[in-house]
Amino acid sequence: MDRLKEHFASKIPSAVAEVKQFIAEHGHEVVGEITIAQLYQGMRGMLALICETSKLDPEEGIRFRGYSIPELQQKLPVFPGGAEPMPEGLFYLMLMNELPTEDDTRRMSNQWARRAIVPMHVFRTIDALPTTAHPMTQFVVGITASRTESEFAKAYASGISKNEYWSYTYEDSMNLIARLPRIAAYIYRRTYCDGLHIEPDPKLDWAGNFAHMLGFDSEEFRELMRLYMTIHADHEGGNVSAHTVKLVGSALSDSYQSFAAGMNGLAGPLHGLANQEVMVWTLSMLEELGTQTPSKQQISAYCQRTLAEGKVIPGFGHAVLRKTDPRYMAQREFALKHMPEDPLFLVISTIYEVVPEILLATGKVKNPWPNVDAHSGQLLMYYGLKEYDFYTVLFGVSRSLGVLANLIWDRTLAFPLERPGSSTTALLKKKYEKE
Ligand code: HAX
Repeated sequence: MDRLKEHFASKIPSAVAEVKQFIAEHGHEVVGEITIAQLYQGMRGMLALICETSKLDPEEGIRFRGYSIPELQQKLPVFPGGAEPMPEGLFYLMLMNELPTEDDTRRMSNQWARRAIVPMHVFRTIDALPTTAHPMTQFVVGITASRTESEFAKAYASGISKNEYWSYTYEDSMNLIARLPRIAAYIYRRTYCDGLHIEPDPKLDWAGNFAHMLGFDSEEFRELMRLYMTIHADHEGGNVSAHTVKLVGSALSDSYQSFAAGMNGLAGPLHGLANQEVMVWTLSMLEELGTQTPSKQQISAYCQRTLAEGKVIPGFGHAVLRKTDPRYMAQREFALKHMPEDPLFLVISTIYEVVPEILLATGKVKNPWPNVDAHSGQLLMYYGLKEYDFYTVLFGVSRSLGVLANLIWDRTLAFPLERPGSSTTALLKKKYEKE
């Protein structure tokens, strides 16, 4: 067993005992009420899941194992010469529930580099799709094709004890995380760069190497990838991608199957695809207005038209957050540091000034503030990664860190099959209209 896995294994007995004791002592306590409206309205605010890796506060934003993004920017190790946190360190924190040292982070990098070999048939399977297939479709196909390598599936077929599930889920999750940048870069290069692929650079870290394989070799872009991969990694358990991975995993589907399912959820325009939609919306606006420097009035009129057409303004609003997303702010600060005069950044900034007031005035939008997706496209565009229908794949690579750390914990804590109850409108009416 490698040292990281050994370290994780050493945490299992006390974590399992803690949860068992907690359920035994407090299992009967009531954590909330469920209203009929919640059943019809996406279960908003319904406490229904355990997610060990992060918690989202509506006012303050995400905390990973208790640490906010600005805190992690101070506390997580950086790549030599860099300033942004390394996603390896965040994964270590989410998995082990302790801050990593530089050594721990390097060990994680090395583990992933060692596990990163993608079997040839995965590339061939992706190649069977036309390059016009959406990159998220290619990504899901690549993940699913990788499932031939599942250690969990093989072990389960050969008959293993429940106590060993975590170990094989750990192997699958580590292997999958290690391979995703290669799969994603392959999709990018076949779709937009005439299939001219770039070999990995073993000297680089996970995110830096991903940037390199995509074809972007400036140190600044690598730093952006480290930040990007860190801040998109997890957003507690109830968002569509995280919950899907957890739900599908609860059937003892392996990490590949569970993650592929989650990525189909991330590919929806109200979730991860919003980062693509923001660019579609913003660039259409600039084209239609015939200017790269629109005024507040022009943006405002364009927003009103979007709303009048019955569409959403992408990049704004959130099901849980009620303030500007700290992930938006982290990206804004990156822009202020590296490209404060970029014309598109100035447009994004003006949109930020204009949109909340307009959404508030509708009287129905609960959170008029920007979310993570309102900013990421501008940063990528600045460095030349302009193919915005690829952006959700970047999000997906990052999201693997949180959801797979969670899946390992779900199998460690022996969480059972998810199976909530459902009702029909007729039954509810019969019960509640009588009273
Ligand atoms: N533009 C226009 N209308 C919006 C809006 C926006 N940005 N955000 C919310 N609304 C509307 C809703 O569509 C809803 O309208 P109806 O009552 O007519 O159906 C109303 O305001 C109330 O919605 P809400 O309670 O404030 O928001 P929800 O929890 O239902 O939905 C969403 C949250 C994120 C889906 C929503 O804000 C939205 O559609 N935003 C735009 C898409 C987007 O940016 N998605 C990414 C979210 C972050 C994420 O997951 N990233 O991956």
